[in-house]
Amino acid sequence: MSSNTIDKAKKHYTKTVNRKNKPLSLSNGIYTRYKHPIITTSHIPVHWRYDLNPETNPNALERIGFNATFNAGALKWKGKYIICVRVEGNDRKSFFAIAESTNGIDGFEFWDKPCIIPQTEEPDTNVYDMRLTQHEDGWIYGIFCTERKDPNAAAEDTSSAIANAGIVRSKDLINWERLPDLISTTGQQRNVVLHPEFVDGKYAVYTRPQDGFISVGNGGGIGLGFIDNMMNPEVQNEKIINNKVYHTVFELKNGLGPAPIKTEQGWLHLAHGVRNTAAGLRYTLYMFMTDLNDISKVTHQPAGHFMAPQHKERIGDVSNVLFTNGWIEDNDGTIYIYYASSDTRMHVAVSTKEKLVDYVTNSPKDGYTSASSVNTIIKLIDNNQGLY
Ligand code: M1P
Repeated sequence: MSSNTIDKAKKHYTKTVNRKNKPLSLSNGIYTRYKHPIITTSHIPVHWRYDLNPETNPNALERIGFNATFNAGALKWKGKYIICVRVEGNDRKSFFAIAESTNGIDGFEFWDKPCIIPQTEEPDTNVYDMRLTQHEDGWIYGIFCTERKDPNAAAEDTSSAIANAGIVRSKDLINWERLPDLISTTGQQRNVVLHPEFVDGKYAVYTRPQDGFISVGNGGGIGLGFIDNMMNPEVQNEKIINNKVYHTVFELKNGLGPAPIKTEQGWLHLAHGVRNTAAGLRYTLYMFMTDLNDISKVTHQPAGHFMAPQHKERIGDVSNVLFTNGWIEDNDGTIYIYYASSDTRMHVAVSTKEKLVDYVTNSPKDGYTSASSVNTIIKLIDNNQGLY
């Protein structure tokens, strides 16, 4: 009777990881979503959840529960599609675990054990949202958010936290070396991403300074700064390159997603923007491009969101959220966009470098008013005269 529970869990796991994914037929031409999420809590291995020894678990009870699998960094590694997933336990603690697939769209399975992240002198209370960057210095860097209780919070305030960027690096994705946390003078940091190339001999990092833990306050915007030595990661000359703007999808705050992809036309960036609504915050994804010779210069930015939560994606632990911190460019120009919905599960959408460059460089820019949006639509309709 009791081992039946574990047998059922094993069957459910096997069925989940073997489920084939398929592209949705309806697409905007820019990217194609896939029918099934690629990672959910059903992908958590049974041996992470159950004590499989009948002597110590005679009732076959689940000993450790998992709440969500989301916000994954991504990398093509030794021919496999690797995602570094933010796994959240029922205890609310997030940690990182690597899952791999042979085709990037289904068959994702977690490696045997979660990642072991060494601690600094000041232990992390919670870690999340790792961006993986294969840097030209030969290391794979993981930059993630580390959260600790605010030491200056009043005694009765048990929720205020301080966010900063934790940094690890590895050559095999198994052994991680912890470097000092980011040293920044512009406040708390989340959504910090390492640029894959040196810029004038320095490391370049995209930042997101904020005044408080949730609210960016007077800070915010996507920043860019430079680091001489990753063993002493002090950010210098930080300046905002992509600011939040009134009445846009990134009115309240924004943050870079994965490390940018290099194209002949410029660096392709994928980011999230946040706006306020009567139902709470709404997170959508948007894109922009920066200059190859001056990575602080935004050369193109289409109006509005690139992807927004749809259908079942709209519901989850934190509803109305799409978030991304991983994408993979394949040798043939295919781009796998890994995104999470509502802080609950991971999905993939597939595009190509050519289509994304076309989208970013040829879609209309934001005119910031309803009248200018109407002008843009009228222009397209007029150009289409005789064609519809
Ligand atoms: O809950 C939505 C997202 O909120 C945060 O993003 P940001 O720093 O831009 O506010 C992050 O905690 C992220 O993990 C989360 O998905």
